[in-house]
Amino acid sequence: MSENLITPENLVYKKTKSMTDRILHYCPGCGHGTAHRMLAEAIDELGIQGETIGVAPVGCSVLAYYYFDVDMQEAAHGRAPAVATGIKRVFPEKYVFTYQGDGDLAAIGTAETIHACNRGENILVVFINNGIYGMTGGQMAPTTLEGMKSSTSPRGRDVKTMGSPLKITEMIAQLPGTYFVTRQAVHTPANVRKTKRALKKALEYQKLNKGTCFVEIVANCPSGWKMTPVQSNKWMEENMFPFYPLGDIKVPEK
Ligand SMILES: Cc1ncc(C[n+]2csc(CCOP(=O)(O)OP(=O)(O)O)c2C)c(N)n1
Ligand code: SF4
Repeated sequence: MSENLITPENLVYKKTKSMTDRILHYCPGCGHGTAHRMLAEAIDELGIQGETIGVAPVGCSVLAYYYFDVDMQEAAHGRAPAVATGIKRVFPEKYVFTYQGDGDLAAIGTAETIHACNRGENILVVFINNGIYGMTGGQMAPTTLEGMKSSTSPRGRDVKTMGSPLKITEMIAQLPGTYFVTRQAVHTPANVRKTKRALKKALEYQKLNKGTCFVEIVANCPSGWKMTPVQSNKWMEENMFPFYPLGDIKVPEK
């Protein structure tokens, strides 16, 4: 037998069941791939692959419907929470999630996000905050930090004319319809594990029918930020986390 052959005995890491064999199109070092993997692992560990329906956004993760091996629906830009609302109401026994970038969720989709959370739709919203519109060429997003350069704020975001970065996660945590709201990251092994725990909890809570669970994942966009993956992770720690601190924002009352 060849030494290189993978056997159940020597296998240490394998593809998670809830992801397909499609090769991810993300740029090297991009946070989307790890976020996908954690969500898929959470689904697998809960054994709910056949009962899960995801809604894909418009943005770099538009092709999420190719990557998650669960039932998937594509939504128009920003409309994922409205689409997920319809799906969950028709199939209340299913686990329904949206997966959205900050342009999708906090710009064009602000109304859908706020109203779905305010109605307390019993869905999981996964929010990837990389502070920029990655897919369309690195334009400024509502989440772009003060002073941060983007293709539409080449001298840095000036809050006098462009407004302050929007902490939409803190905003929606104020709404009585939200049940569990947390902010995580996926740039270190410890953060990856915490993110998976948060996603798992959020999916489990769906069975309680207590309202919307919202998991923000602060992520890097090496291409949009014009940095190497390593530089972008360092930059994220030094600049994104002070403004978007990691941790739970709203936890269910005991
Ligand atoms: C109605 C509509 N308006 C604008 C666009 C162009 N558009 C596509 S993706 C995108 C923003 C994506 O940024 P984000 O949601 O932050 O996701 P990322 O690409 O960073 O993951 C925009 C403005 C569109 N596809 N449809
Ligand atoms: S542009 Fe940014 S968000 Fe999009 S795949 Fe590349 S690194 Fe990821």
